[in-house]
Parts: sequence; structure tokens; C-alpha cells
Amino acid sequence: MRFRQRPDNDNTPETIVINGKTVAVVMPAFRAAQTLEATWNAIPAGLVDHALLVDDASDDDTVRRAESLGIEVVVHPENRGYGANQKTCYRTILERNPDIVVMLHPDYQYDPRLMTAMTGMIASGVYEVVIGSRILGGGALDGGMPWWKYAANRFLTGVQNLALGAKLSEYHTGYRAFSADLLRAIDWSDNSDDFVFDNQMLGQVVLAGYTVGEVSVPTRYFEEASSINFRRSVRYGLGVLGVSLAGLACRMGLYRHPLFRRHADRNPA
Ligand SMILES: Nc1nc2c(ncn2[C@@H]2O[C@H](COP(=O)(O)OP(=O)(O)O)[C@@H](O)[C@H]2O)c(=O)[nH]1
Ligand SMILES: [Mg+2]
Repeated sequence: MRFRQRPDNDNTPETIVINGKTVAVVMPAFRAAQTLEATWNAIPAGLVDHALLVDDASDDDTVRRAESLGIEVVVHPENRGYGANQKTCYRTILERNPDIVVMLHPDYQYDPRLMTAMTGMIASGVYEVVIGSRILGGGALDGGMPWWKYAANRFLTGVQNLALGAKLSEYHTGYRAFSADLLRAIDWSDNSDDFVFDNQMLGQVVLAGYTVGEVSVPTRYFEEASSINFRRSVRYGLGVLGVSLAGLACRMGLYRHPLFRRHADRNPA
């Protein structure tokens, strides 16, 4: 496996170091050839010490393009799903020992320029996790989020906040920053290999007692930035309801779902 740091190249006179912390970005990729370069170029120069892209057996040019940008690439030989992709992202990047890890979709949907703010919130020591929210700031629909995705997001977020006893503006964003310590503390290895991985992980974070920081992120919806269709969204939505129920049952001491094993260990009924 090859690993190259982002070159401190000619147009990058400065390195951004926040509280002496090292920052890694991980990009779970599937058919990201058209959008990867725009995403990469918008990452603040000098901020990222390590960059990793995990390709989930894309049938386009994603791997070659990532390599030509000097990004470390890990390839799944077959399509394993979005959750499995993130597991490879976190396992691989934790071996590089960064202090902060940002997960960013390489589909240019979320603005990478906010990464400095998100990593800064973690480096400050106030938060161990920060999400980029499309809902805070109120621009999701103007940014092109389909109305049914918006409605589902708001509904599921309401249910989940009640079930988990939290107050997040959304649980479904693909833009998240974590301290490496949190990534080691959360037991995500048995989570779903599908899209609901993200939601399970935030549920685990909330039940583990972490406070989630939020930053508003303008949303961009265009063809390459959104491929999940209605059917897959429904499956995802049902998965989210399952996570909410499991979390509620665990908080009430009624059922120890494997997702929240560590929570139950700390809070015996
Ligand atoms: N690993 C993996 N990722 C996928 C797959 N399908 C979509 N993705 C990625 O999942 C992320 C979210 O999907 P996307 O279509 O952008 O959803 P939306 O932006 O929420 O409408 C994107 O970064 C996609 O590249 C897949 O089969 N495997
Ligand atoms: Mg997207």
C-alpha cells in the first residue's frame, strides 16, 4: 500500500497547524471521478497532513484520479457498501496516528473550506465530534435537496432526538470530524456495511455521552452529488427508526442491543 502526504507544493507556502494537532481526511468513494478533484482542490491548503480515499470498486476513473492527486488509495476488490467503506477508512487512517480525522464525501456536496473550522473545534478540546449540518442555516432546499429527502430528514431527526435524548439538527450528513480518541472509543466495527452505518455511529456517539458540535454547511445537490434513490432511502429510513428504537430501549434499560454494548456496560440496568 502506498502512502503519500499531500505535497507542500509551490502554491502552499504555509502549513495550517491547529494547536499542534495533525489532521487526516478520509473520503469514502464510489464513482467519484467527476467530482474528486473539485473536492480536493477546495480543501484548505496546508491543513491536511494525511489524505486517504477508499474506493468501493468503482467502475470509473476514481482510483487513477486520486493517485494522480497524491492521495493514498485503498481499493475494495468488490463493492462492499458505504458503511464497509468507512470502516476501511477509519481502520486504515488510525494506523497513521492522526489527532483529528475528517470524513468528507468526495462528491463535492459539502464545502471542504469549512474543514478548518471543524478541525479547530476539535483541536480546541471542547468537542470530540463535529458535524457539518445541511439543516442549520436553513439553506438545504435552496441548495437543491429534494423535498422528500428534506421532509424525511426532519422527521427522522425529530424521532431520533426524542429517542436518544439529544438535540442535533440532523443525523444524516456526510461531513463529520472526529478526534482519533473518539474513533478508538466507539465500537463501530460491527455496524452496518450499508448507509445506516453513519446513523448508528452518531447514535453510539450520543449514547456514549459525547456532545456533538455542529457547523452549518451550504448544501449542493447536483447529479453526481446524489445517487441514492427513493427505494434505498426508504431502507435507510427504516434503519434509522431501528437505531432510534434500539437507543431508546437501551436508555431505558430494557434491551441491550449489540450496537450499544459499551453504553450498556457503563450503565447497567
Ligand atoms: N461505498 C459506497 N459508497 C456509495 C455507494 N453508493 C453511494 N455511495 C456514496 O455514498 C455517499 C452518499 O451518497 P449520495 O448519493 O451522495 O447521497 P445523498 O447526497 O445523501 O443524496 C456518496 O459519497 C457516494 O459516493 C456504494 O454502493 N458504495
Ligand atoms: Mg451526496
